[in-house]
Amino acid sequence: MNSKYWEPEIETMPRPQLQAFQLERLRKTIAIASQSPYYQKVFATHGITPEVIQTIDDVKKIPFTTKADMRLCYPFGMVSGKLDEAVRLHSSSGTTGTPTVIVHSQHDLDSWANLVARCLYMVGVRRSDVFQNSSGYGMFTGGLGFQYGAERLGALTVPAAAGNSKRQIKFIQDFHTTTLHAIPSYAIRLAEVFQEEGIDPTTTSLRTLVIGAEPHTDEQRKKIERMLDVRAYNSFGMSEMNGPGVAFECTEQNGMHFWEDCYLVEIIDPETGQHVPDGEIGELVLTTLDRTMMPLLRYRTRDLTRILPGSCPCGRTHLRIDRIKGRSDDMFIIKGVNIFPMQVEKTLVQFAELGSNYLITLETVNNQDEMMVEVELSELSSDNYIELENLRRAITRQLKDEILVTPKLKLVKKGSLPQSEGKAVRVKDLRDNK
Ligand code: DLL
Repeated sequence: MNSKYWEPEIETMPRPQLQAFQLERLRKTIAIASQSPYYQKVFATHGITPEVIQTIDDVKKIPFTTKADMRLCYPFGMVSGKLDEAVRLHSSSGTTGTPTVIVHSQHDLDSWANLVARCLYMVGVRRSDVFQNSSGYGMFTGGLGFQYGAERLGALTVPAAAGNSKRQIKFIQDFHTTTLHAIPSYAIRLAEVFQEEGIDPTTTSLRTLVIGAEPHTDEQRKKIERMLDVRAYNSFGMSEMNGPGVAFECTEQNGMHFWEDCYLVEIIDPETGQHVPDGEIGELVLTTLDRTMMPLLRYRTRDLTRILPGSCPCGRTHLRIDRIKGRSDDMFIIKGVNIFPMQVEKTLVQFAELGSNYLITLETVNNQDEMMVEVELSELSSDNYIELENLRRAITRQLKDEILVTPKLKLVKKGSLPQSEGKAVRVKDLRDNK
């Protein structure tokens, strides 16, 4: 295959045709979903049938599905297909309550693998590449999701799994890995371990990094690109929508193309539930259009983003979303001000004297909310007390400009904050009345 597209016809489909295709798939999805105990009831209450959906805009007639609804249906209340045709189940960790479950048919897994292959192909990964996956395997969809996608593309796939950085580095060197999938916080950690091992991380065979699964800034991406001398592409997905392969940057690195043949995208005001005008930030709401075992309709993701205006020079017609600003449930309010962890990260990453690991702790002190930011120093920092104190003041000032609240700032030694193997934990909320 010489094309720059994995599926040229689908990826460059003129929008009116793409929308007609979506409408047809939406109706089919409603017919399938009406077989599930959950949607059967919802559809009966709201009079939803495939015929009610005459245009894509009619999707608004269907009520939202929330994570709470999924929990109430645990484990199989939202399954539409016959369970004996189900071949895989993924579940969320359930650390904050009853886990949620997604069940897949073979068709669903094939469609998912194809989407991940489409993403990887889009950023130049080919059969001749060696793709190493440093994701956790098991229930986390970054493992098997990328495994089957990279195999579908035909790359030599190395299921290295999470952690053990020295072994990751050995694999990269021995197998001449060209493409690595990593969570952004881990990509930076890995570059540091290269340095600790006395290996220049810019001299490896790595050319492409796929980073996603957690929010990160463009500055953090640039840092990863510099440290490893690679191009790093943002990859978005979630278990409820299969996992990775939902939206992905092309080589323009300007927003993530959403695969609209398989997902219907809406952006709503999280308070009112109404659509926001194109280009405005709101909550992403998604409908699966190619799932047979367990379709989800108008799923409220809690992720905040916006649709980018204009067309993409890459020629793909599928809409692009901006990088995720945060989750509406990540946001915390302190002294009446709404703050996203990403705003803190955006400020910290501007100081070369700082490493990339940080932790925000919220506490109640004398009945008042207090915010503390602990951040690790980098090897570029001085150990002179006065210089460190000046640095601390400069960062505090800049944080105040960004978040409008003055946090307590603690500069700590490199390696002293907890390093998570999976997604980074950035906020610890210990307040009495959260
Ligand atoms: O994180 C699936 C995935 C695996 C995506 C590997 C990309 C790569 P969950 O564990 O269900 O699934 O977490 C989904 O992670 O709702 C977002 O809040 C966040 N997230 C995922 N990708 C990005 C990204 C996987 N590129 C939740 N930028 C989502 C920001 C992201 N946040």
